[in-house]
Amino acid sequence: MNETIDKTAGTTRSTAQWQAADAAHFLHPFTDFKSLAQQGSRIITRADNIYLWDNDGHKILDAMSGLWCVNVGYGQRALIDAATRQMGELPFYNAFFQTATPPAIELAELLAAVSPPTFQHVFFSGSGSEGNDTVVRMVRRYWDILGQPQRQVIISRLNAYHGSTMAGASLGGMGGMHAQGGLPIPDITHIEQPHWWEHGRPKGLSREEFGRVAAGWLEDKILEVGADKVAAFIGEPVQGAGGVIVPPDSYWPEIQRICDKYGVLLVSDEVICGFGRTGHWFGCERFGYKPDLMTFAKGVTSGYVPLGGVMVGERIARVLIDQGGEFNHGYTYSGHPVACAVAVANIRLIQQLDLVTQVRDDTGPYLAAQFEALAAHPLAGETQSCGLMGGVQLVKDKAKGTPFAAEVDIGMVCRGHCFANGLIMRAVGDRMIIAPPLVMTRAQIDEMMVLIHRCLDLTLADAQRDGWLA
Ligand code: PXG
Repeated sequence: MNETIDKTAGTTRSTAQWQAADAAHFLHPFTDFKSLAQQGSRIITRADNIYLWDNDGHKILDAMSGLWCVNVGYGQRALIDAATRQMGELPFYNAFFQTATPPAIELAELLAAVSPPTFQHVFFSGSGSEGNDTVVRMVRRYWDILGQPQRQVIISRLNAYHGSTMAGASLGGMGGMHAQGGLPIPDITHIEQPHWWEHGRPKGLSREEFGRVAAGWLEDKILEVGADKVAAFIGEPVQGAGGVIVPPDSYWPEIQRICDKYGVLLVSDEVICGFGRTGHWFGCERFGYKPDLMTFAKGVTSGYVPLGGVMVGERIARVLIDQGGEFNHGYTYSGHPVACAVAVANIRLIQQLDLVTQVRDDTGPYLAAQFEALAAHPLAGETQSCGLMGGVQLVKDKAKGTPFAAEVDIGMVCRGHCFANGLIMRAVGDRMIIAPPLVMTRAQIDEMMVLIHRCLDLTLADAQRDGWLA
């Protein structure tokens, strides 16, 4: 048997049958429905550790951890057992009317223990988008309680991703999302992202100089809006969906200084960076800033079940608790017992396996070295990594940093080679990105890098053949 094909992975229907039913009934997220129906979905049926299998038994190395979430890898017994046990004992009860369930309380306690010390309270949601909706409601409520209701404006960044609900998509800085559905909602405004390749390199700024310049855009915006009207600034420590944009080290401390200067709340969206991704429990610890709120989701359960929420720092918690009265906000699944039980098992497993330290001291630096070597590839304009995520900017002319012509979708070409070679990598425009499970070993990083080099070589061959480098 071909070792990359596992016939036992198949299901009762053929791939074509699944695809036909899928096309007939399932509207996929962020998808051109018509073109997907023509192409057919890839049907994934099984997973273990860092590998997936499709319905035809092809083995695929999942360098995106599902969707930035399966931090402990697939098939972890502790999480499966926690879900099964909790399903049997108490599959659901709410947390609204003076009730609570043990898994939700236990998780709240555990989250407080693994978060920076100011975070002693948590508000649960079902996803990262809902968590960011909570952020908007909560920061505006905070300023209301303090008698400054005019502090409404939340500043975010272009090319940020904060979710797909009305508030999440408004906070996000994706033009394509704002163009659909009348977004952003009022009083959300954006500054440019700290993307050295896009903004700093053309002007000849070093990364660190550029980081300070980019943080200064926040101060400009605060002064433009009026400091007394600005409620909060929100950012991802490293922009994930935007293309793994790792800011210069000078950026976040300067952002912190500016927020402090004007009394603006600082919100860290840790949906991707939380739970070890950067080699620290939370990305803000990697970049040395102290947020007032942290949104989380994804890695809190390693994606095994949906769960999100907001860690609430003492500055805000004390006001909400001591002076706020009822906070008119919550979700049916705030503190869902099965999701919370899985999260508790997940966090304990991360602790037992010491995954955060492993990423910080071993696999993260190892990946960084591999990505530095990858920068020598003729297509690589720059490479960046942080913990276990990385990005490669594909360019036409390496020496000049010239991008490919707009009509050449080089990212999609490269992604096609990845799929064909058993590797899942994301393409964000001309940037190829990875965020593999944190259980990934050095040997598996080597295996992944062989595939990445092969796929870049195949992409280069296409570019040469079709004259895209001219
Ligand atoms: N914040 C950040 C930083 C995220 O990355 C969300 C909030 C929203 O979380 P939910 O659970 O509501 O999806 C996210 C989600 C991509 C991609 O294409 C990234 C996300 C979601 C879907 C696709 O990289 N991140």
